[in-house]
Amino acid sequence: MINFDCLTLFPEMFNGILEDSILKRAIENNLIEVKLHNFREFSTLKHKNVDDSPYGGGAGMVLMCPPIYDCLHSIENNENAHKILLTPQGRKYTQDVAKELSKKDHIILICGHYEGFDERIRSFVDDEISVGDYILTGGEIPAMAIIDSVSRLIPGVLHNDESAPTDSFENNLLECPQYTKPFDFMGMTVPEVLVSGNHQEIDKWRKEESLKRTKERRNDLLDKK
Ligand code: 4G3
Repeated sequence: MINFDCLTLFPEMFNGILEDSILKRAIENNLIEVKLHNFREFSTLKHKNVDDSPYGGGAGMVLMCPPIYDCLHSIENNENAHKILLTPQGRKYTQDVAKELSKKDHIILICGHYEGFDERIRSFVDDEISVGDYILTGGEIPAMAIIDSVSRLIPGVLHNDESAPTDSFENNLLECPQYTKPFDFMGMTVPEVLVSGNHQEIDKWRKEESLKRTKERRNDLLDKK
């Protein structure tokens, strides 16, 4: 059982992934738990503001400390949880990071918006993650990417036919080409080796094609091997 708490101004954004069949089933089977917390509810200001203009001047708004601090501290056992800030300045998210996080039992994800967080918010967390070198309007999509990719590594979340350890990145290789029926689609046929019934030859072909594809598309992965 892994417990996710998510601090967000837009909890409804998570409805999609939580109602998707695989994560929904994982929640029903008590393999994961996801709780959403709208930190706007912790604002003590008259208009429930959670951001303000930056000290020193300039454009944009900055998320302020108090609502995030109070929301974080309203979560039971927050002191023992692995607390993550989602920002473009974090360490780069990879399958290895997903594996590392799948060993935790309590993860708190903090999603920001606007131009960024008050720097002092960094002192509340253990980790800062970026899902890639691009800017989104908020940290919700990165948080969902983490919840989804970590959950599918929890034993029992995926069924046998939904595969896990043979996937791309588990061995730092891209997947080989795959085919299913029909054998002939508009004159494009399936490689003969795959219908030969010779499993030794099939395994050899798959390994070679995997390596070829990784060399062509992601030579950087071969350096990691
Ligand atoms: C803080 C994360 C939050 C500062 C968040 C923008 C992209 C990522 C935000 C900031 C985000 C990412 C919210 N965009 N690459 N937007 O993981 O500049």
